Amino acid sequence: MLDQPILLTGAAGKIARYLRPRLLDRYGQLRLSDRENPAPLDPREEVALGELADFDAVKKVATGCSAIVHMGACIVEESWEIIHPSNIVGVRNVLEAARQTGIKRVVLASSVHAVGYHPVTASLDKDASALPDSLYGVSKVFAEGMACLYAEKAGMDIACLRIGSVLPEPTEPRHLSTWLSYPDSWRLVQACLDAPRLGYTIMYGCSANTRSWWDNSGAPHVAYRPEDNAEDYAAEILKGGDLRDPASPETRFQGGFFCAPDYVKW
Ligand code: 15L
Repeated sequence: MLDQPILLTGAAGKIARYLRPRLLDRYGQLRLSDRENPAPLDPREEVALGELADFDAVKKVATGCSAIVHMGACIVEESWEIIHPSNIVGVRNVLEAARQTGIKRVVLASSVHAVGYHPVTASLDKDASALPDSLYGVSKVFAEGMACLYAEKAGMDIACLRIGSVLPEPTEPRHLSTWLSYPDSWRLVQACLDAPRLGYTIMYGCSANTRSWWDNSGAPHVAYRPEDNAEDYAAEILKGGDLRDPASPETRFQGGFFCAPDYVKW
């Protein structure tokens, strides 16, 4: 249990809703932020509605918190006019508010789409180069760059989670590599909050998938032990064969349909 609440941004989102009761049970209190009302609330949750692009509002909601789990963002491709305030200005505001209010630890949602143009034949570790597949992916590269800056210059502990596909269960061939079960998403966030020291840490957000493309061995200081495996669903998913066009960008690259030529909002 912590004396001060953890701030959870994007609290109305699907991952945050799964995390909330678990964070409460483990750490005691939460402060929630979102632009949408994240009701229903637990008595141990307090809420502040607002925009991530409003620095004063973000600083106000961060004040007095012990750590931040930053899930608030656009989570698909959007126009620059939408990505910029929520994912670019927003992540800067969260990290700068943390620095100004003395919050040392931030766990932030990055995405596979920061590295989406790596081929599916590649195995990626923490040092994989940025190859964003969308404006959304570019915003996550920016988030990781800012996390590095704040960790190195301000001495903060920041984990960037390159989250794959969070779903109740995998439903298509790509998910056999990218699936992150909800229980494993909690194990991952908890491991990052509990790690003695993060510095600047990159973690891939995937379950223990037999066909995973991602390697977290570069972060031995984070005791993330996923328990689910998309392979349990492989026979069902592949029963009619893998019908994807092997030559299409959606099949060749790790970002999947984000890599389609027309999946961009210039
Ligand atoms: C993401 O980052 C998205 O937020 C999510 O909607 C999925 O598309 C996921 O990646 C994925 O690549 O499956």
